[in-house]
Amino acid sequence: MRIFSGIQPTGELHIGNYLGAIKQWNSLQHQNNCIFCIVDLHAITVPYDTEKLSNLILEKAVIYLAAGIDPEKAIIFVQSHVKAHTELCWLLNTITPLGDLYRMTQYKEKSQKGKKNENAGLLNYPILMAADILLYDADIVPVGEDQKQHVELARSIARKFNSKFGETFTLPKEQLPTEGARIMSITNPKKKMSKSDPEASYISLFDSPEAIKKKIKSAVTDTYKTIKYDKEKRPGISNLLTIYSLFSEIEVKEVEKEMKGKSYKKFKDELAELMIIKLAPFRKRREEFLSREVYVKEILKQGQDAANSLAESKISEVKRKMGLI
Ligand code: ATP
Ligand code: LTN
Repeated sequence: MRIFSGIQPTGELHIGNYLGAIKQWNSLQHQNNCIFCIVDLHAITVPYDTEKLSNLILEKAVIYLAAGIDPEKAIIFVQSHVKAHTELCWLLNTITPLGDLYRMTQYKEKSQKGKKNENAGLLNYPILMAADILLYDADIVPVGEDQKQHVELARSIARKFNSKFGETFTLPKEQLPTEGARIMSITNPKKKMSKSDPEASYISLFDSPEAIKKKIKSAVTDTYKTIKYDKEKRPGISNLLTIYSLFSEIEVKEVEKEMKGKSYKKFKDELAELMIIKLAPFRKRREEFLSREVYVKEILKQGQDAANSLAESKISEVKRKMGLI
């Protein structure tokens, strides 16, 4: 199977990104052809710091490696390094109905965050994402729940292209983890954990033990006393139980049993301890790769070459089908 996924370089990677996306990438890379991208062109659709972007891109590559992505098994590259992404994006623009773009949840949320944020790139964001996926004929796209709608749109664009110009693209399918597809914010458990929200609302993969303790301690729960999963009525404690379950690899039902009779404080202390232990190797490997900048740049260069050769052959096929060559 061909697998494609990506993460934006801006913002700190949080446990939602890990549990929703990267953890799946890790296991998929052993038996599939995987391509993992740092989607810098998506990141510039919202305000960002031009001075910091190139460092953030390199840092995300470090993080992919620190999180266990093996460059011997998967292609790791930066979206803007392969020109065919923007080229295909334009071509797909011409067959994508505007109505489909206006109904995307992410577009509605991001454009509402302030009228000054509303640019055409924000609206066309899912077309660029479709181009990323379709260029490589990806079968599977491992993502968190918030990106499901975008992958569905990519599939619909592929279907439309195939029927208009002849069989060209593989129809991609999203793959969500069975648990952890939507980790909620620590400070507002009715909202998804998001790296563009304030720092206290997410737990970074690289937070210090002190920061993890502090954030978990102040995590919003409820006024009930029991540690029980009920996503609708008790989103805060349910989110913490999900996180505990995913890091300990113990089913939520079992965690509930283990925690029976314990106070929220005790449960939170145990959760913080568990996360400190489980996240320690990420911190350590990140430090290691941060000191190997030349190596990381070389990985990205090799990734660029490998991705470019696949993408160039696909874009030629697309242009032929569209009558451009
Ligand atoms: P932002 O919310 O600021 O746009 P983000 O935190 O969603 O950013 P992305 O780079 O957009 O980060 O997402 C990278 C991957 O992580 C995607 O596959 C996305 O679905 C997944 N993901 C993001 N947030 C969560 C979450 N809270 N729970 C599970 N998966 C998530
Ligand atoms: N929009 C995605 C990032 C992304 C992506 C992709 C994910 C860009 N292109 C292709 C999977 C496949 C997000 O997580 N915000």
